Amino acid sequence: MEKAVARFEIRYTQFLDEHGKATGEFPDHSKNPDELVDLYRWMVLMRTYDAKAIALQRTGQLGTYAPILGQEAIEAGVGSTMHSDDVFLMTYREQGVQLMRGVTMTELFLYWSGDERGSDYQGPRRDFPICITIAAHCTHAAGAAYAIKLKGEKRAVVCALGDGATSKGDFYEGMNAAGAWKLPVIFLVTNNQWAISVPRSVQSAAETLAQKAIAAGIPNEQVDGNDIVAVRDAMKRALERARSGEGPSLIEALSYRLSDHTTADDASRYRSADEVAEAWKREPVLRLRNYLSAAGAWDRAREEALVRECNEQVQAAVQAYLDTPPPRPADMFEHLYETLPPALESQRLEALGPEPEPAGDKDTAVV
Ligand SMILES: Cc1ncc(C[n+]2csc(CCOP(=O)(O)OP(=O)(O)O)c2C)c(N)n1
Repeated sequence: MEKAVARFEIRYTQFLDEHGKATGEFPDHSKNPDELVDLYRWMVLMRTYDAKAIALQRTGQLGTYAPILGQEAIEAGVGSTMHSDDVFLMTYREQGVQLMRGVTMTELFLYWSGDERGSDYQGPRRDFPICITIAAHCTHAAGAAYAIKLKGEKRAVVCALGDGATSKGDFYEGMNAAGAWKLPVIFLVTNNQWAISVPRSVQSAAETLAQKAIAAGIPNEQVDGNDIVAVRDAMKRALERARSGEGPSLIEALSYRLSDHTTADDASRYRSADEVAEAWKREPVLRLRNYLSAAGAWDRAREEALVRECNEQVQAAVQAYLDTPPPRPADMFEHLYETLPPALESQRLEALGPEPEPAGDKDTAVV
């Protein structure tokens, strides 16, 4: 005897097409265009911040930076649906979500200048710091969600990662624990088609990344990640599931990394200008603006005022960053080990001398 013992299908959702036209009826949370205006404002602020960060790096005023260009709808969708007491674990390309959760642009600039005070943000105290180690935070996310479950709290954990990160063992381990223990965690996979120079097509033989959740027993779906309404809809449902004790979810949000991987990369060496030009036609910010304009909720005057406001806000953050006194040299030895290993202890002695450096020696400019 032979029979099928499991079947699955992957659902894909889009509400707003690439021209900014509704593909059908919007869900209740997005029916009023005025409510989408606030999200549009966030997306423009993210883009302004991102462009300034690159300009700072190019002029030697910031370290290596990872642009978020093209992923604004995912970031605004995640940032606007999480509650402040939820926990967010991120990689380096979720700075828009961080901004919406209360991390300041000045703190982000500090982070990207190599200053650890940029990770000690004053806003969402329970969010984790940026995780550069690909997928390592998936197991941390499962752990944080387990703690929330043990305490019986109605909070959720969101773990954001990229398409390349879904090839790592930590991702599968985190998902397996989350599925087995029904943990309140959402794995939000931003599929921006490229893991540095490795295209999605050679990263995995799986037809979708969403289906990777099936082996872990986790509900999953795919959304158009350049459609803010689709991202919000999937996030709201997944967050509700997590908070009400129904367990984890995985969302694969399809998007495209419009910029270089980082400012240390040159994407034109491995992908064609035609591919990037095609991707620009689907980008999320213009798409939402087209929708809002057609709905009468946005116009040129409001756009010009917003651009001015965003530039002023970003410029003020840049100034605050440039005015921040540098960290103490001792700081680089203080945050990793309780007791320094001998090799680092000798480096500390060499850099600082036998006595710990007194606090307050901060009179040199950052740049
Ligand atoms: C464990 C580990 N291996 C390798 C790297 C080097 N690395 C940095 S980014 C990256 C690609 C990540 O691609 P993806 O997960 O798709 O995220 P994206 O950069 O596209 O946002 C790699 C391999 C790393 N940071 N950590």
